[in-house]
Amino acid sequence: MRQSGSCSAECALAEAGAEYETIDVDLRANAQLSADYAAINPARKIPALRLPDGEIVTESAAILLTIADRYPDAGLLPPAGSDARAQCFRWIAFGASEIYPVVELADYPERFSPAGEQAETLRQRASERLRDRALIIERAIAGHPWLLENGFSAADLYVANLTRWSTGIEWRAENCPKLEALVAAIASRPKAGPIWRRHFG
Ligand SMILES: N[C@@H](CCC(=O)N[C@@H](CS)C(=O)NCC(=O)O)C(=O)O
Repeated sequence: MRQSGSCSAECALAEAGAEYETIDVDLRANAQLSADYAAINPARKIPALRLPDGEIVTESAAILLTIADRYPDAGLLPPAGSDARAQCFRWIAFGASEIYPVVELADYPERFSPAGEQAETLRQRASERLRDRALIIERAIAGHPWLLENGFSAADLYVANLTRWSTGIEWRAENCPKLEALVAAIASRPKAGPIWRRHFG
């Protein structure tokens, strides 16, 4: 689905030159909650990747790392054993543990609190937390324009995708100029660019 967490996985597949097909899961219709989809991902979330032998991989960070692992020439990870690779893992883990879970609080606060005023407060606080997390990324950007000093990696795709939600276009333009330059650079890449633009314009 457009503007979802599938974007980073699709961008990575495009960078890798992998052959793949997508199946749309309409979150607006809560298609991810269906029994059919639960058979694919029991957590009822997208994305999910089906490998050529039929094996399913869920969790966006694991999907990215699986693609990077299977297509080493795509340059999605810095060299094995390097400090840059450690930083790449660091920021992918940060996205998976410090950002993505908060997105559920912002998007579905009523899963965590009674509906109404409390849920609205929760949504607002989760959005503030997501902005705080975007600022951590902003300050960590060490390259030009990439997150890692040495150049593009899967971590760029991941943090770009995860910071799109609940932070606000105007807020990001004002507060996260480096992050927005990184996003513009992804949108201009020959392989991942078309995918990014289809998701986020
Ligand atoms: N831990 C999961 C989180 C995935 C996630 O929250 N996906 C969102 C879409 S961006 C989703 O499916 N939300 C629907 C829901 O929570 O019902 C991952 O990293 O893949």
